Amino acid sequence: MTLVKLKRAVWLVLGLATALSPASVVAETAAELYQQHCQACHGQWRQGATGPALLPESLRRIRQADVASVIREGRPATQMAGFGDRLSEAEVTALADYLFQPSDVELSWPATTINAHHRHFVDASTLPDTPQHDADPLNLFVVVEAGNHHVNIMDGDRFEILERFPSHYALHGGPKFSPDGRFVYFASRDGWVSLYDLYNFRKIAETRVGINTRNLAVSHDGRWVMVANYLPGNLVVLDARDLSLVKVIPALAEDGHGSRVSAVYTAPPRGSFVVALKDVPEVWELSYRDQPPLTPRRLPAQDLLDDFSFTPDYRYLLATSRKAGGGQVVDLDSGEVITDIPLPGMPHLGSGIYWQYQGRWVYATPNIREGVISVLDLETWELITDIETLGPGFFMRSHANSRYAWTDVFFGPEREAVHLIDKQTLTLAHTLRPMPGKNAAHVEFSHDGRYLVLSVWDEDGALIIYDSETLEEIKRIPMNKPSGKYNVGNKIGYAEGTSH
Ligand code: DHE
Repeated sequence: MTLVKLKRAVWLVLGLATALSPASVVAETAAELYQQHCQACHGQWRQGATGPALLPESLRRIRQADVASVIREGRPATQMAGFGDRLSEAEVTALADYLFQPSDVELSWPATTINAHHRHFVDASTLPDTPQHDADPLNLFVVVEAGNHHVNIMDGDRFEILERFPSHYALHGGPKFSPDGRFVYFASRDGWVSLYDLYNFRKIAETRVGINTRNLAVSHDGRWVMVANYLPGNLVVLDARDLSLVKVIPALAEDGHGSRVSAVYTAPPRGSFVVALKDVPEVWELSYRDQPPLTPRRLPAQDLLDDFSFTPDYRYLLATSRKAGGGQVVDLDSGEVITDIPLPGMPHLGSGIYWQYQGRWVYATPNIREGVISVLDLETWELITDIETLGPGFFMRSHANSRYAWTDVFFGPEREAVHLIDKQTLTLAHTLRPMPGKNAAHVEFSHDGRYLVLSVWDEDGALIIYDSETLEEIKRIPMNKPSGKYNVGNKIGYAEGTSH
């Protein structure tokens, strides 16, 4: 008899089963149910194993009711079977509730664990160093298909899928590329980092660097990968050739307080990684010019920062805190906060883009709380205008050769719509509804800017390819929740209008 059944029997013998609700009985045993049914795939401490991590940090974006239905019915086309035939409804509810409770042990992920997860499938230097396909290597698109955790490699001239492979569960953030565009690096929310060869369509290496990861950056000289983690709060430095571990750098503030790391980006002209800490007001810069990026230069911030971007020359960092509203500008040369920036709602600076407007750089950011695109002057730091949209949005994209900046209204009631902002009048020029009733989302341009690819974020979604000038639809490729798409040439050129 299992421990759970034994407990139930004891309750019954004592005649308490009728006095206490079934829910309170199963709540007591949810941890045991977890150990009995889930830990083999999801790890003893819910840290993830062959299945994803099941901690509040990992489940934040999923509703508890949806978690209960996955426990009950399983997930199609995955190894997650349904447990509805073995668990009562009260047990399913209690188990789902348990997964949203913080871990009762302190979870760690030391260097030994990272090394134990490292797999080097093939030495890339033994593979051909020219593209083994006939597509333009600088006009490939890497497309994340979130609905079934796959990656597609698409020819950006013919818009044909050349290769498709499974990814780790829940890739998030933009994949990053080696300077020549041969290699692409992915991070998953569960801390998996993968290295893939776009010349040979081969997976080179993978490792798991933490339990809950934010994003990764690749040094512009192609030597280092830096990963930002929430759990444990640290930075992990990897050798970009094979993902072997170089160093774990705990995110400890000057005063010794630990922090989660909001994000890391590469600042090419500075030869450094720039990092913001989420729980202590510090920005870090880690130079990789002469050595691995190991020692942070600490810049005090005036708030806790969890979203940021840069001016085109990477001299200034524009940052916002989800708590305080508005934002601030940090001069990365002097290390001083030079001004506040007047931004409404919750600007999503990481998705913002810049372009030339009346002879100067402006920066536009979507807003995940208000239906507005804020446009800032990057010389005076003044807000030029707030462009009203149909709802809060997530992503923005443009291209130097496009007259429009595209933005979604991801969080609004009319999420089927996508706006095209005229970059010279700063007004809405067009509103398209690519697939009525379905969520229009992320956009990416071809290398020359002539075409763009839009994601319709739905199980029965699609990639839709448009002519960026005439707005004529060129092609539709069915896909299951296509998420971000990344054009190799745009990404390695840190092109105007794309994410960095
Ligand atoms: Fe993202 C990029 C943070 C929720 C899809 N998102 C990023 C980046 C950050 C970030 C810091 C830039 C990383 C990079 O490219 O190196 N995202 C956050 C959040 O804080 C937030 C709001 C809450 C969270 O739970 O993390 C959040 N993001 C989401 C989603 O719910 C999305 C829509 C679905 C998902 O995959 O989880 C989502 N985020 C994306 C995508 C990018 C991204 C597709 C890359 C955009 C690009 O063009 O580069």
